[in-house]
Amino acid sequence: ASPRITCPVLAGKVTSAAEAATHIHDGDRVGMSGFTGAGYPKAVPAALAERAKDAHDRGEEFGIDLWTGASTAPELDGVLAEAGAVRKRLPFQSDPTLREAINTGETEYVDTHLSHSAQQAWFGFYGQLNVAVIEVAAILPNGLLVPGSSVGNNKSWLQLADKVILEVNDWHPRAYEGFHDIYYGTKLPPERRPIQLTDPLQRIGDPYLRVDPEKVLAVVHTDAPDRNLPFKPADEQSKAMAHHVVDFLRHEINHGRLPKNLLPLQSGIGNVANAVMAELAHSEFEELLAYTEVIQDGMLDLIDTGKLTAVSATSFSLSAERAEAFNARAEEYKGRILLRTQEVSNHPEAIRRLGVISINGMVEADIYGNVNSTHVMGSSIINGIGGSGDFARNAYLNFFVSGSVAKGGAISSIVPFASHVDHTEHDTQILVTEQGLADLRGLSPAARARTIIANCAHPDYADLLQDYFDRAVAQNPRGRHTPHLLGEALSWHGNYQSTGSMRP
Ligand code: 0RQ
Repeated sequence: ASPRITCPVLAGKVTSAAEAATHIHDGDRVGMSGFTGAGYPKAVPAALAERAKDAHDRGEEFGIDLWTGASTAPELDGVLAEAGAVRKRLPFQSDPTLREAINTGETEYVDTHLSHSAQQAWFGFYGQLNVAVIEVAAILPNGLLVPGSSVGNNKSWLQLADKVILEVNDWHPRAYEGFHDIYYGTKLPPERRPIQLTDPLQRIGDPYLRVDPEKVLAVVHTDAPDRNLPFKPADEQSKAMAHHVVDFLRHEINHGRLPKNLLPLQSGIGNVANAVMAELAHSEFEELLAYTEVIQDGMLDLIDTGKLTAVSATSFSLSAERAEAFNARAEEYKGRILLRTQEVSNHPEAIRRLGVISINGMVEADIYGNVNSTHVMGSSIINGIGGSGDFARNAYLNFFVSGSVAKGGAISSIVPFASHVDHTEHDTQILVTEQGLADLRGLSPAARARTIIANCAHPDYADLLQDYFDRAVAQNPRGRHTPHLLGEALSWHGNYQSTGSMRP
């Protein structure tokens, strides 16, 4: 018996991962826990991958539809993709093996906004959920579940699934009890009511996840760390971008458009977002708040230095070193960190009401400010839209950041026309590269183009972009609102595909 599994009914269901995996069948829709490499099941997916491989060896079909909160790790997406067991995947992923399966057409990928995934499952848009496999930190005597390092869609998967498998992971601090706010007030239209959240740290739900013990078929005991990838130390380029963002925020305070302690911050995944947080640590801003999705190292640093008072999120995404340090001192962070369901952390209503400042990475932007966050050369997925759309469209201010060039200068991140659009020119406000910052608020498309080219484009590409824009204006006497040369608009991407460089 484990001190982490104290409910007699559920303790009686403890079994091996291999045994638990026998409850999952070919064609099942399976909702697993996991968000940005945190809180995903560590044992059942590998056992399931073995089941799939055995079936394939016997010449039988075996594949599942896999739903999560967001990206997971090699022990989940990796092993299942490797086994050829993922037929359909939603809503966000970042695993190299799975990405390959998606890009070769083997796996179908449904790239939904993270705030939409649970509600669309509730609406019935994806079909019935057969099994939920959810990692938790502990099971209490009364059967309530102490969540772990992420919440994601766990509440919904536990409620919607016919059958439930729980993994109880001793690696998570037992002190996680009290870190979570699980909102059980969601209803379907037309029964929906306002979400009464007016402060990032406000509690509107319960500290625990609930599960119907009758549905629980197996409980698996594990002791294994989250994925916890290292961050690159901030390089000169990300420091420059972070500097532009912080300078701009200062400018907004001086013009009376932001309070001195800013507004709640959202920072996306990746190294640049992490570097912006590091830059804020050296700034004069005090008493900051965050209403975000993931807590990366940079945000914990802000809490440690006292700059950030508190943060609401749905998950951690820490380096291994930082995760171990956090786990050892978890108790000290209680009351300053609240993990919510992704429906609430990314809810348009809450984001708009709180006036969130959102900062996310991008792949490319075009001269009018359409932003591509997901695709290389219009066709190959990188990760997915994640929460960037939830935040950007509803934020008080949104920033999109990227180096001005990629692949050693062969690719310009500012292009005549984006090869895929995740955030339209109607949504995007501020673009940032190491070259500078383009404030697009209140500008017409043509004025946006001039600003983006002058401030954000790399010097190697700025004249080429200006030339494109000037000729588009000259050749469209009645199309000067958003002038384009349609035959040429995607020629930079074509050049890259045929010559390995976007340059003509
Ligand atoms: O590829 O590693 O093979 O060289 O794209 O680029 O510069 O390391 O940037 O780590 O900040 O990620 C948009 C992917 C940026 C991320 C994206 C290549 C580049 C490199 C990564 P290599 P960097 P970052 C909340 C917010 C969507 C989800 C989101 C992302 C790789 O920010 O996934 O925002 N965003 N969620 O070489 C071709 C270009 C390129 C390019 C860069 N123009 N063309 N390749 N690359 N620019 C969190 C969640 O939702 C969970």
